[in-house]
Amino acid sequence: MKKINNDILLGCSISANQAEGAFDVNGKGLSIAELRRYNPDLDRKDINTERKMTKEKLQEALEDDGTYVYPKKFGVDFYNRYKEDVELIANMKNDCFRTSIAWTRIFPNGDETEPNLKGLEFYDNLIDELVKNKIEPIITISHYEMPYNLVEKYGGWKNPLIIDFYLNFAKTVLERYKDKVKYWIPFNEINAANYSVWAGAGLRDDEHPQILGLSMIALNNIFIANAKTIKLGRKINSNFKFGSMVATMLSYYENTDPQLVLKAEKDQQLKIYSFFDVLHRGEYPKYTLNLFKKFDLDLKLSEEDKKIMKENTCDFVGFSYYMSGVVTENEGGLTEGNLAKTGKNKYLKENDWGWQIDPIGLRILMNRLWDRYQKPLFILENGIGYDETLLNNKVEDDYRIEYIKAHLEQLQSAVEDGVECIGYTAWSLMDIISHGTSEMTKRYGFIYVDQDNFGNGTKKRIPKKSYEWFKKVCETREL
Ligand code: P53
Repeated sequence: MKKINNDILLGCSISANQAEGAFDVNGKGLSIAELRRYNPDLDRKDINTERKMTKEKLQEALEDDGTYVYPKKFGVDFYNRYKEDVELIANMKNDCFRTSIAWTRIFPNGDETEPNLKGLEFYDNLIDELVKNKIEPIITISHYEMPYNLVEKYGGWKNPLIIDFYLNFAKTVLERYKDKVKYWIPFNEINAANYSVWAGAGLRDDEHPQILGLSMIALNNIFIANAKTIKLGRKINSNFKFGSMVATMLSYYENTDPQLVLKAEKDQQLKIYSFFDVLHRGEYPKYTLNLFKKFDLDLKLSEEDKKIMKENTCDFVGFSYYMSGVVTENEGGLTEGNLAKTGKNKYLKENDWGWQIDPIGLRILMNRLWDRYQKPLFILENGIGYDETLLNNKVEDDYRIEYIKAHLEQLQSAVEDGVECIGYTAWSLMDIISHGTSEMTKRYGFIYVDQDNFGNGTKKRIPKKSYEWFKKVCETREL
């Protein structure tokens, strides 16, 4: 039986926009997440159509009067139940807990100069509650939740003016929680700016025929904001630890044809390394610069910004890992999966959403990232979505136990390979609104939440079988 090293932080992860709800309380402004609808006719594997934001969809969303079509307005009521939820975390004996701060609670429109104190109060209370219970808070500053006003008025992250608005927000929270929070992640899944342009960059998918080009411009601004946040943060508290956060889509080659191997290597450069390289080496790799050229884009990076990027890289390599894919010539067929269509891997099983389960992939990836950056890793998200129902007031989620156990075993193996690892936060603490599909029935939690896709239910929290299992792991370190 494997044991997880004692010094690896274990805990769970959520985000503000998927859990809190209370979208119009205490001066909160509208965020871009709240404009993503739930579609009951949803094709579970066609997440890539679902996540696209168009002019029509946006118009419809803006006319919404608060009915339950836009589930991220309501979340799972974490805003009102945070005390009970923190108690559940404490009872699960977790070392840490990762969540984000809703930008729109603090700067409702994003361009104010002074923060909304009522909004800060919620995080004062939440963080105090965590600290009181000896749970290390891991804070994502921006998790797909930018104020909609910044999109409408300024065009989202493609506009460099957003950098200063973001910095104002970041500074407010870094200063306020400087003695309580050590681990900060400036941007969730920073690569979302390229593959999920609405969530990651506040861009509409139909606003430009070459949306990838536009998103590169946005991403450049996000990278600058990331580096400037670290620079600022180090002045506020030199003990802060800043993390990168990239959604890692590990890809294998389908066969040994060197052409395909090369294609897969290029795929990994573009999907993984191009982001981590900027965040950890402080400069763009050549192949990203080539992309700027290909799109005929003017990379607006002043000498001063270049210097700031070079001097302010992240302290730890943070990432989410859910599945792996295959670069294919379409021999084995495709699975819609998530970030993009990917080849099916005959050695792996997938869940109902086409996500291929691959614990060994985590070990492979951890070794690669350690070899390349030589900085400690933090697995910030890892978990599995299932459509679950209560049976006799219980959820016997053995498949989740199996999934998390297998990944933790591989994590520990990677550590034995020589990889340094700070922690692991499972996605997610409780069932929350799915990011990609805005449904409730894609459940990831150790805790069941009594709520359906239309917002019906008591919202009662019911620990699943996996909750007791993970508690034991945290207590004994035994898998
Ligand atoms: P949902 C793609 C691939 C891996 C992780 O996702 C991803 C995405 C984006 O869809 O997102 C992260 O709920 C994200 C969370 C999200 C979680 O993975 O679409 O940081 O907000 O909920 C799971 O199944």
